[in-house]
Amino acid sequence: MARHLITSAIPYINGIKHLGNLVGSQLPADLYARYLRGRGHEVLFLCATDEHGTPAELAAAKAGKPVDEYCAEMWQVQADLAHGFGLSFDHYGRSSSPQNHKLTQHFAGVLADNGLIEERAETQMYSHEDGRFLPDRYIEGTCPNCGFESARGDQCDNCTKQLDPVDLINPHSTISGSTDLEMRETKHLYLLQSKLKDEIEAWIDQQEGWPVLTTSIAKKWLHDGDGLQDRGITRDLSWGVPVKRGDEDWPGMESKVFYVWFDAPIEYIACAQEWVDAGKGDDWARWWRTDEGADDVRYTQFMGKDNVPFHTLSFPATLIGSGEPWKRVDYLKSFNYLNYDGGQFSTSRGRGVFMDQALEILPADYWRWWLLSRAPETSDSEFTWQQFQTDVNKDLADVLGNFVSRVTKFCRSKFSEAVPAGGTFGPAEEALIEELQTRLAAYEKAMDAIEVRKSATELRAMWAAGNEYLQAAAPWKVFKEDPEQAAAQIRLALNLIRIYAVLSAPFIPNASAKLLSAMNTLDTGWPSDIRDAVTALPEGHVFTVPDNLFDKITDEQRDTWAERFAGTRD
Ligand code: B3M
Ligand code: ZN
Repeated sequence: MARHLITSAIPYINGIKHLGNLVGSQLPADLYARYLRGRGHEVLFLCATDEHGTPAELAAAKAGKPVDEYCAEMWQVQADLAHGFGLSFDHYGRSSSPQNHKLTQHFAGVLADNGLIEERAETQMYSHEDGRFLPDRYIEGTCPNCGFESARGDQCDNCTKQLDPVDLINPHSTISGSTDLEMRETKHLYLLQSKLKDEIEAWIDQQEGWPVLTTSIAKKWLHDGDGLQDRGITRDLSWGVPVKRGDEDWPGMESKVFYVWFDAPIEYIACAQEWVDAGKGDDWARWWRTDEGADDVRYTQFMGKDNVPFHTLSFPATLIGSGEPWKRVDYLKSFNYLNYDGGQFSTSRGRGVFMDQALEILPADYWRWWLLSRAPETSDSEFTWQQFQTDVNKDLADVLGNFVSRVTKFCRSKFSEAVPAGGTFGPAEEALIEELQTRLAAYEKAMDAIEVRKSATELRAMWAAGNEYLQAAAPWKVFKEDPEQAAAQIRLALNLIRIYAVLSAPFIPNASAKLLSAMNTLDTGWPSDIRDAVTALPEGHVFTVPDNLFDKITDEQRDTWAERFAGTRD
């Protein structure tokens, strides 16, 4: 038994996430957490909302709410959706928590003490009317390149040219509309990552078996151009973690907050403290401090590929630079993108299916199964309604659902709602047991390696093996000549339902719970030895026939949904 710390990239607070976001971190992290718990390991699985930065401020302004109120509301919305999708976080925290404020300020303090933070002067757009410096997204003007009138300070959305606020023609504040702007000198803090380059690189080189997607991104940032850059870690915003050096004020930094990407990963640690402070755990340090037992922990992070540089370089720079014994990630699983029906998911255009809408139209397990079995692992993948319908109907309804329904209904009609006695296992049963044993090993191997699609393939193959056995054994025919033999076949098949429920729980936890309850058992023991496991439900054990597990998706539903989610959300 080992101890596993698992974190998922923490979703931005500004709005409901789409299915591409979900499958890029939270969902596969949940799959792994559930699997490890199922195997009897101790797991701490953490996620939170990422609440700081301009996007949060802008979204709150758009909603006409104070930013703290907006974040509190959106946290609840996201927490409810996470729950709806069966994401089994031990704690769902908030990067705006007091714990994260304190810890972020602590890290800044020790990094400064270690000579790794420098104040640098730069000029930035100041708005007299707003009485503040304006970050890039708070300035708009006419693009000098294409003439587009609402180009942002950092980029023109029309011609995609990267801009500097000073390039804009007629720049104005997006807060007040004021054009009374001037370039003023201001100071910002920089984390001297360049000083840590060798240590970070040595640490990355030590990692064995990291996915190529992960290491290639890290190496690129270490070596491309001038190599690892120092990074500005403060911003002129009011919402965020106030810049302090530990508990002390930082002269000249009074109206600034830390950059969202500085405090967001620190929330992984703060979240464990929140978990303890919420009374759910009693010791966060044994998960996070290597001087307090975290050396025994295996720490796995899940994220989309765009987050990899922050997790392989920036956050490690914070931890390494602190000189303190913090646990670092052991394995980093990153994902490509899921596209939507011939294009991209788009939050701004409401293109694709968002988490709330998904749960409105179908139960979570349908989505979980499809998204995971088609996870964008080695390359981008694509959601199409046709593929979704085909996969769900085949895998869940025709293979798993059908097996359960045939077996339980046949037993009820020919025997009773109890595991029938009589007969013995013959060569066909022995062959199935052996096949399942081999496939189970492959399933465990894929899950241990967090090969998500492969795990789904192996699981599906185990369901299919049961179906094929049933088809060939044909207890409904055998029953007429040899009811004892049919009883043995059905006894095996009923036990397979429990086995499937346990093995499938990481993918489809709700269906799995339904199966266990129908089989009237609390035995969620991992079926390591299939030969033993096929007798777990003994002769005479009472069960009930479950309701239909999965409904098929009709052509009409498919077409209606395809149209509904093509763009512009309400
Ligand atoms: N919120 C970006 C994202 O959701 C960011 C992740 C932070 S992980 C510390 O893709
Ligand atoms: Zn332009």
